[in-house]
Amino acid sequence: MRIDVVSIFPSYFDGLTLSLLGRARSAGILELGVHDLRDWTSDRHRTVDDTPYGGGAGMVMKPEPWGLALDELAAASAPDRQTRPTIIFPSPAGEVFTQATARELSTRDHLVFGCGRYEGIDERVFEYAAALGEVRLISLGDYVLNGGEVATMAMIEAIGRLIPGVVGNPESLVEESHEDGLLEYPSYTKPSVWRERAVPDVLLSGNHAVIASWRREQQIERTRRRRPDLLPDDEG
Ligand code: ABV
Repeated sequence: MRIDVVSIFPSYFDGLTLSLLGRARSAGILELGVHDLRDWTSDRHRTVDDTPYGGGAGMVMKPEPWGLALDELAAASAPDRQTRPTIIFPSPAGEVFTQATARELSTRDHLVFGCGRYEGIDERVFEYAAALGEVRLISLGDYVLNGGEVATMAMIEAIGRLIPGVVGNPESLVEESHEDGLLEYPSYTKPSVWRERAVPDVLLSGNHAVIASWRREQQIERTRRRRPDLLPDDEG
């Protein structure tokens, strides 16, 4: 997979070169390009924003640098790749990102993330981008960030670890929260008693069938208490 990121703060993404995803990059499983939007400006001040038509608070990102950036990154996709890129704009007005979204996007050949700042990006950029690839406006949740950078980092981590070869043990992927629609069961390690707190007896029994059903009950009970919205009969 190739991932391109466009941002006015490219150094935000230095952390992606570390750890898990860093190894995937070195192994050639994941190609990552981080780009400064200002490289597609041509004025002396490298201007990326301007005042909103119709008035209102804050600044809006100008369409021209975005158009040139998307043209270049989508074109680089075309010769060696069969498909058009999936172009993702983090936005509090977008569809909510879930594990299912991460799974879906982990199968794509080329992702382009456009990180907006200020009060947003000129709306025509989203319309234009739809001619170059599939456009997705995606929100991490119902809260507002200062820009798309942190949301993009979270999405790249969630997507990247689903690409075969990125996470060492594939079983650790299927057992975790959200992969089966329930929260994870509780985990324990040695010592068996710590500060007068004992590990549940069932986990020391060696009876794998009983352990499996206990863990499933724990998953259901936790999900009911903490995240009832995830259960099928929830009205929310
Ligand atoms: C993108 N807040 S995604 C740009 N939750 C600006 C703010 C923002 C995003 C999110």
